[in-house]
Amino acid sequence: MKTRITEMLGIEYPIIQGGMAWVAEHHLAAAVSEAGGLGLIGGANAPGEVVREEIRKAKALTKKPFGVNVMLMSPYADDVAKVVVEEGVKVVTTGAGNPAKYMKMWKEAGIIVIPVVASVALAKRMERAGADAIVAEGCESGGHVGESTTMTLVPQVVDAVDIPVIAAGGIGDGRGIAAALMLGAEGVQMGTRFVVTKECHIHPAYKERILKAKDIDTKVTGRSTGHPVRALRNDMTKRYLELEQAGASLEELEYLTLGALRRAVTEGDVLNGSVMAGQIAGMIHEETDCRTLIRQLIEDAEKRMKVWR
Ligand code: TUI
Repeated sequence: MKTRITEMLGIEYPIIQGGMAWVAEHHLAAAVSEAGGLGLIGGANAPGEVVREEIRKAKALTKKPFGVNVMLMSPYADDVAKVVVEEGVKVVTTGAGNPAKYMKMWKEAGIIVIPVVASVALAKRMERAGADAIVAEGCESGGHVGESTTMTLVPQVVDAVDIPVIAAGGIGDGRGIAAALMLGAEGVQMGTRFVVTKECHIHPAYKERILKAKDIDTKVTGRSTGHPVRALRNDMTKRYLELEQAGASLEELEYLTLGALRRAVTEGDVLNGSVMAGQIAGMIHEETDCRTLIRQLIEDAEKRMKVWR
């Protein structure tokens, strides 16, 4: 399954692991890269030095390329943007904003830059700014979401840019990978599916919630604040949506989510924490190791594509 993405990144399979905040740390990133995909460390809202340590720990676990996701809403985004250059990181993805101000620095350092976008407009702007590829992320994904679905966004981004496009949002198995390639994508980014893997070192209660989730178990909070976030429904999303409907202030709403993701991921507070996950949570039924998962994904995608040839 060779595409411009596998060639550009020097990886075996066109599968990228999402740079999930608080979840995507060095064990997961190294395991995905070792298994032939591209692993990512999630910069989240961690200080630059914390991200530097994560990068060094990943380097100790794999000689294969891996990347770092720079979360642009983080107060430390400027620091993390410099750390990836200093540490010689090969690939950077970005999320939740426009990375234009870092592009020159990253390109001069020889970094492959892949912004995650949720609209055609930002995809075009990023191509003009020198991006090497684009992740087009539909709103089926977990975490911070845009408006368009993957089915509608991916082909429109593919038509709008010449650089390769990676599809994200709602992809959880070989069928999803095959479908993404049919839409014109040359790779996929998967987040939620990699949360339920042996090498993902988070609180087991978080994984249990994903394993128990059904198709309609995610909710999007924060549409009114301009920061919509998809997570599994629980006491937190219920209270948030009630307050949001009642016209609560931004302060009240932010108080509810402050540190909520960290609480769910590290402490296993899946009732009042934010259990960010995508709509494919309902199709995850077992925990696997990354190598077995990636092999199954590729075998299944190839089998399904042969049927159509
Ligand atoms: O970034 C993500 N997903 C994320 S970031 C995150 S951490 C967080 N935690 C709590 C609240 C908010 C964030 C959890 N999940 N995906 C990539 C993505 N980027 N999706 C949508 C966007 C996006 C949205 C608006 C990118 C740019 C944008 O506007 C920028 C502009 O200037 O047009």
